[in-house]
Amino acid sequence: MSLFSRLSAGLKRSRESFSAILPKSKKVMTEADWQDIEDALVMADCGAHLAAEMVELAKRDSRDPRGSLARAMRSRLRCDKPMNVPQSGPFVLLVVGVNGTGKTTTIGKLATMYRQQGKKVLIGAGDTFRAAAVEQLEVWVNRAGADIVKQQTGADPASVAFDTVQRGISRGYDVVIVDTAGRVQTDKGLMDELGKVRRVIAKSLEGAPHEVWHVVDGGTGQNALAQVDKFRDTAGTTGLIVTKLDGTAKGGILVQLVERFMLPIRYVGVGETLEDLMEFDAENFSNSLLSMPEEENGAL
Ligand SMILES: Nc1nc2c(ncn2[C@@H]2O[C@H](COP(=O)(O)OP(=O)(O)OP(=O)(O)O)[C@@H](O)[C@H]2O)c(=O)[nH]1
Ligand SMILES: [Mg+2]
Repeated sequence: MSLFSRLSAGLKRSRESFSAILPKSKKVMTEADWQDIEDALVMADCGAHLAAEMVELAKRDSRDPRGSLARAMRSRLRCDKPMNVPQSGPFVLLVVGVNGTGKTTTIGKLATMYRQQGKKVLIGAGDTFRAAAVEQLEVWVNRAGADIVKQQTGADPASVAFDTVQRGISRGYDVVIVDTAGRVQTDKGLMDELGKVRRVIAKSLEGAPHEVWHVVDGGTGQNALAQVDKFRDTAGTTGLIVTKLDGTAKGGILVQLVERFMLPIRYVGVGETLEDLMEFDAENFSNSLLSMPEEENGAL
């Protein structure tokens, strides 16, 4: 199964509802038709406000409701912010998020991707709470052909982050990725600890962390908004990765996240193996979510 078909399969529920109500050919739309579309957008996790706004936009070109809705969604999913890549020295990436969203797995996928590009990759085992967390990371790191910096269980994650960046600099790594333990955004102690990790990385190399990616579980629903809001304040999030889109995610939350926070979605996770990472593409995603006919014909 291709990565794209895994994404489409994951979005099945939303796709089916849009497929049923969006006319496949030109038709005169009634107010009730538009209301059905707005309801489906809300059910797909787009949020009431954004659903109404997208329908308003789509109504402007009511001869082609499917196409105009897809364009409205696509424009809200686009956030063309260039990646902050250093001129020299390692690209330092900090990965954050609540428990179990897929941070460690995603780091394995990213390490694999960067290795395939011929880059030298170093990973910092910043989740020092559980020995198992380091072991899990080590498995991915070995498979990816990257290297790891770790300390004993219970060590200060900021110290691991510092060591990792230092080694990244002294041994000439191209990419340094720091893993962190999952934490709930309402836990002040743990959020303060994350703030410290970020500050220590900033002190260890000017301009670092170059990117801070918040890994969000695509099946989370509205709570994802509160998570991204709080992590952004503490960790200085610069981009999002949405995982588990091969599962039962409804998809619309991505539109809300980009629109509300103006943060780009860099990648999406569509499975549990090291290959299951896709660069995010607003057009493909909105076409898939809205079950566009071109896409049904396999043109994408
Ligand atoms: N189906 C699917 N499962 C995923 C994806 N990404 C991660 N997972 C699974 O989600 C579970 C948690 O993944 P982890 O990478 O351990 O998540 P984490 O954020 O590091 O977790 P903590 O460190 O405990 O906070 C694992 O069972 C992964 O296999 C994805 O894109 N699709
Ligand atoms: Mg983890």
